[in-house]
This record gives sequence, C-alpha cells and structure tokens, in this order.
Amino acid sequence: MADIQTATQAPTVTRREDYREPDWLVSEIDLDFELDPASTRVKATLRVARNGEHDRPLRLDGDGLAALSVSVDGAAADWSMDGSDLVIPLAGAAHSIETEVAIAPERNTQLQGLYASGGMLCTQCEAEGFRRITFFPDRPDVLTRYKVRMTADKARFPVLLANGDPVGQGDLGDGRHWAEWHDPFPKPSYLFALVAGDLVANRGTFTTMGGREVQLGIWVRAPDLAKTDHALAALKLSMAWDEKVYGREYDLDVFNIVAVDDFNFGAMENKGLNVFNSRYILADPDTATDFDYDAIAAVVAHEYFHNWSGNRVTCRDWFQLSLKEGFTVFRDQSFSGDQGSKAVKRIEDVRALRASQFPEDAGPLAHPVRPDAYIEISNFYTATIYNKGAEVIRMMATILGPEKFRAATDLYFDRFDGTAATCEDFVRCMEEAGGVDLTQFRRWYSQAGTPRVTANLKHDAGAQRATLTLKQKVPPTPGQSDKAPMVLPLKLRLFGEAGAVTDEQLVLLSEPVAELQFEGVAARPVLSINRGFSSPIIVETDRTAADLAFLSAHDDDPFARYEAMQQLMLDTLVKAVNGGAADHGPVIEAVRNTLTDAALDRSFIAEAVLLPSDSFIGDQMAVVDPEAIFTAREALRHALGKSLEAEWRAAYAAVRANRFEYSPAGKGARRIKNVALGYLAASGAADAADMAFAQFEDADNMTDRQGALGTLVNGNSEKRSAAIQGFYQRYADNALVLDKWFQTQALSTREDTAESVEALAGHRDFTLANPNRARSLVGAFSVNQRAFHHPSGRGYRFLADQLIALDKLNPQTAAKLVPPLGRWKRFDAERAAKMRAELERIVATPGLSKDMFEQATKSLD
Ligand code: B3K
Ligand code: ZN
Repeated sequence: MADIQTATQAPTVTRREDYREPDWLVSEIDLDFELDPASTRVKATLRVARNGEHDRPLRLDGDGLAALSVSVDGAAADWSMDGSDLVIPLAGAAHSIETEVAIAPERNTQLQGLYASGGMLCTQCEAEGFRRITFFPDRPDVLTRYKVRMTADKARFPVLLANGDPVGQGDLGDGRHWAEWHDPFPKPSYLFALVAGDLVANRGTFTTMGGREVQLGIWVRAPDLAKTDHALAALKLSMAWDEKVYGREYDLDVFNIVAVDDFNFGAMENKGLNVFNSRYILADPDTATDFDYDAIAAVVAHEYFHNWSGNRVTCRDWFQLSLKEGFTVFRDQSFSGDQGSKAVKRIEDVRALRASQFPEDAGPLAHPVRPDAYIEISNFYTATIYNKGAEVIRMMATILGPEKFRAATDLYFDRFDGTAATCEDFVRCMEEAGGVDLTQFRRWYSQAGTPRVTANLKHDAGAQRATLTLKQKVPPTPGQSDKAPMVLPLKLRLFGEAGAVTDEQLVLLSEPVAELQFEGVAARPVLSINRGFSSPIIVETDRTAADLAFLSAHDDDPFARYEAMQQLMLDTLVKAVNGGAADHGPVIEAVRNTLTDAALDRSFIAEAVLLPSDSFIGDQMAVVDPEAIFTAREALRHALGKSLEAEWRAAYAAVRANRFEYSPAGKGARRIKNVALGYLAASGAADAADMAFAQFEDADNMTDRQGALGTLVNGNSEKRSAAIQGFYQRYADNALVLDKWFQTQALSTREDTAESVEALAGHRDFTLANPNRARSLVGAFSVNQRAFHHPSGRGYRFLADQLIALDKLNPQTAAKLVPPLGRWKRFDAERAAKMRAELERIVATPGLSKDMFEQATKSLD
C-alpha cells in the first residue's frame, strides 16, 4: 500500500515550483463497475492524447491497485509497474487504453476511494482517492468527460447514482440491475463520484434564472427521510443566492446529495452528486442544535457554490487549493450572513478563525495560503487554506468595493470557465476589473504567520489634533524567518463622549510604520480599529479599560462593539493569570450594559457576554498555564454570575417558555437562555442545577437539551449523572446525537475529565472506525485545554495511543488530530517534554502513514 511506510524511509516531497503540464491528456473515460462490497471490478477505457512534443510514456497513478489486464487500442500491451504507477510506452499521438482492476470496498477503512458505509457503497476522491479506484493521471489539471456504468445486486443496491445526468437503466434478470450516467462537463478525477445503496430521496425542483428545471434529491436511508427538509430548503436558497449575488446558474438537469455516516470530513462537491457526512444533512428539532441547523445550511451552500468556484473553474495543482476553498468559504460565509444577522455571523467566523487558524499560523505547522511543498496533500486541508484563504478574498472584496468585486469575479468565471486555474489568475482578475495594483497584497498568499499591528493614539488638545501611529510586524514561521510588510486594509473611526468624531475610513497599511493625523478633534478620542475585522490580524492598542467599556456600549459597528468587550475581558483575565489583582468591575458593568440593552438582538448579546475561551487566553501568554487560566476564568464567571444574578434570571425568564422555531429570533432566545443558565450555575445559585435539569427534561429541542446537559456535566450536582444517563438512554440509537454525548463529556471543565474520557474510550459505543465518533471524543478532548494538559501527562498519552491506533485504520482522520500535541513550545518545560515524548513515540511507530509522519515530524521541530 503506497500510503504506508516506515518513518526511516525518506518521504517524497512535492514542490510547487516543480509543476509541469501533464504529459498526456485524457479527453474521455468510460468506467464500468461490477459493484460488490467484497470485490468490485472496475474496467476503464481512457482516450489519451500526447500533450506537446515528447517521448515520455503514459504514466497512470495507482494506489493499492493490481492490473488484471491492460490493453492499448484493443491489443495486449507492453506495460510495467513503477512503484504503484502503471507505465505504458506509447508510439502515437492518441490511443485508447483499457485497464481492469478489482478492489475491496468493504475493507477500505481509509474512507478514500470506493468504500462501504452503513450498507451502501460510496466514493471519496479528493484529493488523490481516484487512484484507489482505477489507474489514471490523478491530478486536477487533467479534465475528462466521464461515462459511468454500474451493475449491482438490485435488492441490496436499488439506487445507483453517479455524476451528471442519468441516461439509461435496466434489469439483467438475474437479480442484478444496471444504470448509466454521463457527465457532459469535463472534470478532474477528484470530482468523480458514485453511490449505490438502498436509499430514498426527498425530492424538489429549482427553476434557474435561464428557465432550466433542475431535479433535486437529498438521498438518505428511509428512516432518515423526515430529517432532510432543512437541507433541501438550504439547497434551494443557495441556488437562488448564487444567481442573485454572483450571477451563477446551475448547469445540469439533476443535482443530488447523498448522506453517509462514515466520512472523513464535512462533505464533497462532486459534480452533480455531492456526498455529505450525514451530520451536515440530517436535522430535526429533537436531534439537531441551532448550531447544527446553521452548519447544515452553510455546508450545503458551500458544496453547491463549488459547482462554479471549484468545478467549472478548478485548480491547476493542489498548491492552488485555496483558489477554490478560500473563495468558496468566503461565498458561504456571505450567504449565511444574508440569512440572518451579518454581525453575529462575522463574530462566529472570527471566533473560529482565532480558535483554529491563529494557533496554526503560530505553530510548527504554519504554512502560507498557497503552500510551497507538501508530503501528503490531505494534511493541507487546513484552517489556513480555508479560513485565512477566505479572509484574503474578503480583503480584496473590501479593497475593490462590491461593484468592482462582482465585475472581477465575473471576469474570473468567464475567463477560466472549463479550465484549471491558479491563485495568481484570480488575483489578476481582481487587479484588471478592480483597477488596482495588488503586487504587494500577493504576500498574503506567500507569507505565513498572523501579522501584528500596534496602534497608538495621541491627542494634542491645544492643536485639536489626534495622531495615530500604526506599526506592523509579521512573525517568523517555519522556513520563513524574514517577513516583508503586508497590505492591511484597516477600517477605523474615532469616537468622543458624544459619538463618532470622524467618518469610518479604510486605511491600507502597507509600510512597517505609518502615521495618520486627524484635525479638529477637541477632546481625547477613542479609537475603533479593524472594524468588521477588516484584516485577519492581531491588533494591540493602548486603549484603557474605560475606553473599551465605552466602545462596547457605543461603537456603531457591532463587530467592534463585540471586540471591545472581548478585549476588556481578555485584558482583565490575562492580568489575573499573571498574578495581578483582578478588578472585575469594568467587565461586570460592560456586561450589564450589553445584557440590558433592549435595542440589541439576543444572539448578539449572547455572543458579546461570553468570556474568551481558555485556549484563546492561553494564546495571549508567553507560557500557557492551564490551571491558572481556568481559575482566573472561573473566578470572573462566578463574579459575573453573582453580580448580575438578577439580570441573568430576567434574561432566562423572558425566553424560558418559548416553543421551538428555527428563526433568527428563536435562535437568539435559545442562545441567551443557555448563556444565562451557564452564568447562573457559575454564580453558585442553589437552584441552578434544578433549573438546568428542568430545562434538560422539558426541552422541545436539542439546543436547550444539550445546553442544559453541558451545564450539568460541568458541575457537581446530584443531577449530573441522571442527565448523562437520561441523555444516553433517550438517544442510544442515534449515532449523531451519541456523538454529542461523548463530546459534551470530553469538553467538561471538571478536574476529572481526563479520567472520564479514558473510560469513555472503552464504552461499547465508542469506535475509532467512525470519524465523527473519533472526533467527538478524541478531538474534543484534545482542545479542552484544562483536561488535555493535565499535569500528569495522561492527556498526551491518551491522544498518542488513540492516534497510533487510528492511523492504522484511517491515516487522514488521524493526522488531522495531531496539532494539539504540536503546541508543546507554548507550555512549561515539564509539559513540553511530555508532549514531545508522545510525538516521538508516534514517529517511532512502525508502519506509520505518510500523513501521520508529516504531521508528527513537523510538530517536533
Ligand atoms: N473539497 C472537500 C474537501 C476534501 C478534503 C479532502 N481531504 C470539501 C469542501 O471543502 O468542500
Ligand atoms: Zn470546499
């Protein structure tokens, strides 16, 4: 198996600068599948053409494949294997190549290629899974027309789906049946998909702006059909939104989505046949939280939007991954913002960026948005490629403004339709249609690391002048010690006692230092900067607690209001952790103001009054002290809970009796309810556990039930185990909800969490074979700062044990869980040594995958 190697073998590094056009192109492929979980036969006929003048043989990628037969133009061929590649010398300019292989989907635990999940057969090819199905030039710049024929047992697999349009089907009379699908759009192999199973569809139609009626289907197992309305509705909204906002129309007569239980990530944008992790399709109020509902809509939109940003225009090579992913995340974020509160969506996205991308950019796995080298491309589906990539697109949209940005995306889609493009192609369209020079801006694609800006505001009362000094610095990252200044779009505005004293302005900071003057400013102003989080950077200012409290109440940019509150909380907590006297007063007053501001919507309030996470506090410190952070944060939570007890009770009571409704108002009510409950529990109120248990029992939706469970799981009341048991019994047969059960316990802030997680790993419902389950326990635990960094090192040992076991089954999912161990430099010497020891143990494991090898060795540097 090509994926497996020992750590002593030097793994092959692929470099961006080595890109060469393909030697051979494939205009068409006919695929014939005899589907069977134990042994599937795959016959492939490729029409290949020599690309340019050369005498190199045809080289087809394979992974774990053995050729049963190979012929060229119908005759037995001269061929050989070079490692896992099939090499065929060819004399002419064009040939027809036929190969046959047999594969075993039911033994495919990597979930890459053709595999079995919950009784069905399905595929996952991005990035390099197609080579596990058949021999092919498995690279995104080879665009091919696909015809697919599938034959399968009719009783087990009554539904046979593939990309494109269905063109025929029939019975073979021996219990088997067949179906044929043709995709008229040439596509790279990573977008190939098929699904065979006993499935039913929630069907709908969408009429495009050009008048094409598209048949929509959300395919699931029969018992799940009732949980698919939300996904179908989200799909229709996405199709309409992409027409309206980007002028993009759907291009086939059918669009199918299939939900599968075993899936390495969220979903996959295969042309006309998206395959989804069932957690991003299935929803009803009893089993899905508001967070799940929102995520389903966002992922459905994301995969649908890929039809243009990814499929019609694809990537030349995998170094360009952010071309489709960064852009598509930006598109799905805008879509979600348009469905409800833009401000709350922005806050959520920034919170996610800070939780996952900032630490990545500050650690051993930091890489540019357009990386220069990889060992295993699966390791580069990162927060940097996706979320920082989206921020880079957002900054260009900010610089261009909405009209020019739309003209630029029109130009991009028009110019590169049907081709495999680069990030450079995209930026050039922005420059041409925007009439701007983005030469220096391009550093966002090549330099890793989160830029830091310091902003100091001086006021000269006599001259009625304010002077703002801005300084930027990009920190060194692995392989990039010296950084050049970036272009940072900064939205800023000055406020005085009576309100704004300047208009909002957009400053493009491109020098290491810049000075800005504001005339006619009589009184000392307060600075509102990086409004809307206009640049994905860290800003340090000399604003006082009073300045921040003022902005948290009076800034007209809701994001800046939220940010001021977060900064105030963060400053207070960092001071406390560093041993300073904790003055909780300003935070308490600021939270009181926000909580009781009747003009604010509840979702916003709930976000704004939440304390920064343990790990975000840790990110601000030279050496992370998990216990001190936990203690300081709990003390502030307690103080907030106690001082504002009446306000929390009032906020809770105002929404307690609400019935479930999936609407912005309904979501806001549940959000504030659960935040208030958490603070009441933190206050030590004697009735808090009873309130939580009553909410747990009476809830008519999962947001309230899981919220109450979380509060109880974090506490010590006697209701705790009743809630844990009750939840388990109620949902024992629902895998997605059981994931929540594992996850809530793994995220517990209690001291004994490491111990209980170890016990849960032995629970009969725990398995590493299902990626959602593995992530819900192992993944959740490893981001629980207090529990994972238990001074004994048991958390590190537990993670390494799980990773070593998971790597044997599913290297891709295992490798994704390595980063928490790679943060050792941020901790004290004892913890760092223990973390390193576990990484070394992983690296020394015989038969390690290259996925794991790359992540673990880089994490040791
Ligand atoms: N393009 C896929 C991700 C594939 C991950 C492969 N390791 C889903 C998405 O980003 O839309
Ligand atoms: Zn994507």
